[in-house]
Amino acid sequence: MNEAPKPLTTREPLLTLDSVNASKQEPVVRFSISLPGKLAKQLDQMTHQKGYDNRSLAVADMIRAHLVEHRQNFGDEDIAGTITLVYDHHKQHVQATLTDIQHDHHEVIVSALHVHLDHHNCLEVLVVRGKADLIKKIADELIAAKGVKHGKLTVTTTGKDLPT
Ligand code: NI
Repeated sequence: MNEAPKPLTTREPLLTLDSVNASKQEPVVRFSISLPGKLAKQLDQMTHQKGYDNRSLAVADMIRAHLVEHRQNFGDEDIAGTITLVYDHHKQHVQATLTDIQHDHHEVIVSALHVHLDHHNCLEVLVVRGKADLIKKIADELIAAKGVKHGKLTVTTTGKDLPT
C-alpha cells in the first residue's frame, strides 16, 4: 500500500492527534498496528458480523472491554456489576443467609430482583456498585453460601473515565 513504515525512534510520538478531528469535542488519535494477515481478516469478518460500521469502532469496543476487565483487578477501583444467584429456597437457612449478607452490605447492593423460577428454585440478581475488592468479596460470600446452586459476578464499568 503505502511506503514501508519507518522504524520508531524515541523522538517520534507513538500516538499522534489527528489535526482534522482535533477541533471536535473528542480529539481522535490515529495509530497503526501490524497484524498477521489472517488475524486482520478475521477481525474484519467479526467487525462485519457484529454489525460495526468499521474496524475502528470494533477495536475501540474491544479496548473498552479489556479496560473494564483490567480495572477490576485494582481493588480500590470503583466498579458496577451484577451478582446472579440461583438457589433452592427450601434448603435450610439459605434465604436467611443470603439476606443477612445483603443487609451487611446494603450500601453496595443498590437493587435486588427476585424471580421464583419454579416450586423450588429462585433466581436473584443483585445490582452492585463500589470498590472492586469489596464487591468480589461479597460475591464470593454469596456464591459460596450453602444451598446456592450457581452464582456469577458480572463486572461492568460505572461509566466514569471510560470514553465512548
Ligand atoms: Ni423465590
